Amino acid sequence: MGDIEKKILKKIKQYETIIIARHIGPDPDAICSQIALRDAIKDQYPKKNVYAVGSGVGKFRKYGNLDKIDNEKISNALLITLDVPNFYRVDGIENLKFKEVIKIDHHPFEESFNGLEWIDDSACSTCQMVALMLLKSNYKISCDVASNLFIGIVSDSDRFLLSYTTLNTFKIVTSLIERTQINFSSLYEKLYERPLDEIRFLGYIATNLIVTENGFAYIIIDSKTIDDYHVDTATASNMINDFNYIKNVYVWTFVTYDEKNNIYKVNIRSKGPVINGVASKYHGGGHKFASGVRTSDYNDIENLLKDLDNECKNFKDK
Ligand SMILES: [Mn+2]
Repeated sequence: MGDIEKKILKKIKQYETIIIARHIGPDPDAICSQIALRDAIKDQYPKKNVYAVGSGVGKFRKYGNLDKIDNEKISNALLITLDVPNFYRVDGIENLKFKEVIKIDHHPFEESFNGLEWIDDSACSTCQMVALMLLKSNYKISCDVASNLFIGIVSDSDRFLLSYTTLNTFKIVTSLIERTQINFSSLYEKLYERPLDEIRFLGYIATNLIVTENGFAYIIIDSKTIDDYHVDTATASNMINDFNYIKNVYVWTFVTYDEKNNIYKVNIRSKGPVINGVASKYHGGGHKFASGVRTSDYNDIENLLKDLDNECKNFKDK
């Protein structure tokens, strides 16, 4: 086992109270890594107080329950953050007095949290990292824990399609299945079943996607459309991975407008041009081929779309 995993397990052993948090607007990797790590620690150390915090999302309740705690009453806690590179995006830790923080993340490094940091941007998911650490430890791994880790890995790697799926991903998944005998094919339904409204909305996006001559595809989705289809902004932006394999499209972007908070959420994916540079120009960030931006300024959106179209042109002309 790597040094850093050992150090993390040692810290976990030391603390009586452990708070496990992840990013705001969680996805299955964030939620499942959080719940899996909490449950694994509780199985190993039944007397410890281990809490998975942050706002819940109705459709993810099937992966397990989050804990409601009074942060002001917590003291001397170990905080573990999962799947989040910037501290301001950690959800559910307002007024929490923690003694130490450990960061486990697979996003490129953005800022130090001033504690132990395990960052592996070659890992396809945070669940892959947590799975690796647990597999190499002396922890028992329950079927529930293994199922959640599997779901996070499958979800973040988009069923092993995305480029950061590696030999390691498959090795870790194989070990998880060997060790726990989870019925992994039955988990797909849990992960991929969705309401008819969402499928109809997918049809709306497919019909209204704008594609430039440079191979840049985008759509701006307003609040009314989201309401009309009975979906939410997060659902809309997560659909971006359903458009991975469009011939002659190099970069594709969904802009969803959240009227209540007056914010444009931009999701960007690429098959070639590196896009996180453009995203950071607008105070966003992410991976080379998967980035995001949030802004309340519509001018930013217009400029961002122009820049991305340009990236496609340069890529095409190369
Ligand atoms: Mn992730």
